[in-house]
Amino acid sequence: MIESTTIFSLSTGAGMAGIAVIRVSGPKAFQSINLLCAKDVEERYASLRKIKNSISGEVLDEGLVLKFQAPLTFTGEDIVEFHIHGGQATISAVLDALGQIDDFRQAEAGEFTRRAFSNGRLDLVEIEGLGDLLHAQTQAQRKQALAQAQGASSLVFEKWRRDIISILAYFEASIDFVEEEDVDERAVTHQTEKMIHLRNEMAGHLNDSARGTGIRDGVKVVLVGEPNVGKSSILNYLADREVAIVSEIPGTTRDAIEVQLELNGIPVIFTDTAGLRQQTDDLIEKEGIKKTRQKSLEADIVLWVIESGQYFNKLDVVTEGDVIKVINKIDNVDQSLDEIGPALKISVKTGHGLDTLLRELSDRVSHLFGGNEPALITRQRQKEALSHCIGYIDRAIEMDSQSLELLSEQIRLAAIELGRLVGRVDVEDLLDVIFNDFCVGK
Ligand SMILES: Nc1nc2c(ncn2[C@@H]2O[C@H](COP(=O)(O)OP(=O)(O)OP(=O)(O)O)[C@@H](O)[C@H]2O)c(=O)[nH]1
Ligand SMILES: [Mg+2]
Repeated sequence: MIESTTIFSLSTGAGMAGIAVIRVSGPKAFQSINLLCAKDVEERYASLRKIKNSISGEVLDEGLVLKFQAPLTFTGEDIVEFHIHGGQATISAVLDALGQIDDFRQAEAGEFTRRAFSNGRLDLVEIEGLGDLLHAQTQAQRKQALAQAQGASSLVFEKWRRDIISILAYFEASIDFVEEEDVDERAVTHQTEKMIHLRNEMAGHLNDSARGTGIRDGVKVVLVGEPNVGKSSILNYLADREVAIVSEIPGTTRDAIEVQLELNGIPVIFTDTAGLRQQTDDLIEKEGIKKTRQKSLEADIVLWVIESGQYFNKLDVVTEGDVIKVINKIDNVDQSLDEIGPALKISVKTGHGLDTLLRELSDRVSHLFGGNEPALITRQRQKEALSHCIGYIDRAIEMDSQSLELLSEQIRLAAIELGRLVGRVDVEDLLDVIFNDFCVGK
């Protein structure tokens, strides 16, 4: 789709800054140089130019001007960049001057990226990566988002899609050219083996998706335990400020309180919760305890806290996350705590064991969510698409070679699902390409 309008906008952040970059994209982008600058610029080289209002002739600023010719640009269209001084009046004067040009208008939110997508410069997963990169706050988030924005995930998804479609091509060809009784069972078995191999590879990455979503959304660590054991005290220590109220009255915390921190470059959301107890008439506390259970269900790691003198009986919440046992207030006892079994022994009061607690948390988070290679799957949307795709392949694997048409249909759905993942739905195009160098039975 060719856009007829040329769009422009401030691409750097709002607020006073040394430099502001205004980006122009569209079929007439280069006209902005003709109209606003006295002399043209060389492609992909920064040139210093006076920038003027083309109607009044007034010089608005002096700055660097660059142009990039389509199609190898961010949007796939001609692009111009004006690097001007970052003051508010300068920015608005240049934006006004651009707005006066015929067929030019301010870009809508995300419109440059939308054009990049329509022109095939970025696929959906790369755009998601780019969005994450702009929001990245920690180094692990940056690393993961950059890999995805640069197409690391898309490369794998596209390979899987090609593999599926080449399997589809085999079965479609068999339907078209082979009599039912002539179906080559050995060749079918070979294709089935390929499907099994593929679905296992996909499932491996799907299992690894918690790593991706954890880094993107934050790893969830939830503090759980009976009232008054020192959960809020631990949270305040971790946050290094008084986030939660601490008091000697059991049932102090009634709501879930969240603090985001960073451990080894990975964002971690700590949640302090209402202490768990059976006996309470307080409605608000009861609501709080409900929330504790909900948060525990979603937790990646549960910090199960007791205080010295108590035992780890049974964890009173359901969780699929790792559980780290912590005994607090060890300053209160002189007897040995060994009989209680393996647990971190700390005292928020004296500071004993707190560095070990932090190290254990760091290690656990890195172990679960770190790793050298960034995860392929980082969002719920990607997760769902991949698990649907696996579902279709599984159905195809179970099917009988006697019903090749039904089997093909499942494989086709699997391919469409992966296409949706990256934002491409052209199964037929790819099928044609594969058919071109494809002989039945080979
Ligand atoms: N002696 C001692 N007291 C502590 C320690 N840590 C916390 N306390 C005290 O224990 C009491 C309860 O602490 P909180 O942090 O409010 O406990 P909690 O688990 O959040 O309690 P709820 O919010 O009621 O569930 C407070 O009086 C704290 O000062 C510790 O290591 N040693
Ligand atoms: Mg508390």
